[in-house]
Amino acid sequence: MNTFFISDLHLCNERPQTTALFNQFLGDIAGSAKALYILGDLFEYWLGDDQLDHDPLAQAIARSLSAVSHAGTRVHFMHGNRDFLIGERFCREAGLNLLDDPTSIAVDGKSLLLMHGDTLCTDDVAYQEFRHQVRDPSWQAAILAKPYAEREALARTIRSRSDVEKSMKADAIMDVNDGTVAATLQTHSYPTLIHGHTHRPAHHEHLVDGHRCERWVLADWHDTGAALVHSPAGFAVHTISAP
Ligand code: LP5
Ligand code: MN
Repeated sequence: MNTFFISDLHLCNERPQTTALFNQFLGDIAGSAKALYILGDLFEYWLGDDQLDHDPLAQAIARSLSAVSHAGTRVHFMHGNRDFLIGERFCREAGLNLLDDPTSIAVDGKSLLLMHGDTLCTDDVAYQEFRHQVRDPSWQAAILAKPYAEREALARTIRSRSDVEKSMKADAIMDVNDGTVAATLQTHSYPTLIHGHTHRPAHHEHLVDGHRCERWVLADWHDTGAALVHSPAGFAVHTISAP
């Protein structure tokens, strides 16, 4: 049975074609795949689980995901930098198993390390400082206590600040740091690393302490989708296009 890995769908009301591709993909794999791992940035942004009460898209995605786990495919989710406020309620309603970042798993005897990928971008110091702040539980509790509309406005401010700052950052700064990748592979006993975030889909090889480690970078979704699939025959990239 196959295991699927996806990330960076950035689902939102402005891109209904991506939501349609996602629903098509879920319909194709439901019940026939062993597991689906969503490695962050499923949503363009997540303001807290009360988004389920305000955003019909959030409710619809929860229903589609829940149908997949009811069909017998276990669905796992890891936070990304856009949807780190997804909490217990959304996971329960969508039937998701929430994973830590990083998480180690074994698939068909192979050791895999799963990450969103943002923590590997250690040259992006401004982002890492921002991340440190927004992942702080007391910051999150204070934010979640604010009215939904206020959080929406604040998220818009952060998004535009982020876009301005990104336009001034060199491309290389926004990619993973090779030393951080090597140290991560070493700490986790030289697994195959799977992550997203950078929107630079690729299959890399890293030689670390004499161990040849693979690193799969997942693609972001727009007018087509992409999933990394592991079968007993190995890894393959599966493209999802509109019919
Ligand atoms: O996602 P992407 O690729 O565009 O950019 C990321 C980094 N940016 C971010 C910020 C997110 O886009 C914002 C997500 C908002 C939605 C969640 C809202 C939840 C909060 C609820 C309401 C408060 O992650 C970007 C990286 C890039 O990846 C590549 O790795 O470079 O990092 C930045 O640009 C960060 C800036 O360098 C520094 C942050 C400035 C924001 C300051 C905000 C001021 C308001 C204070 C509130 C905390
Ligand atoms: Mn991301």
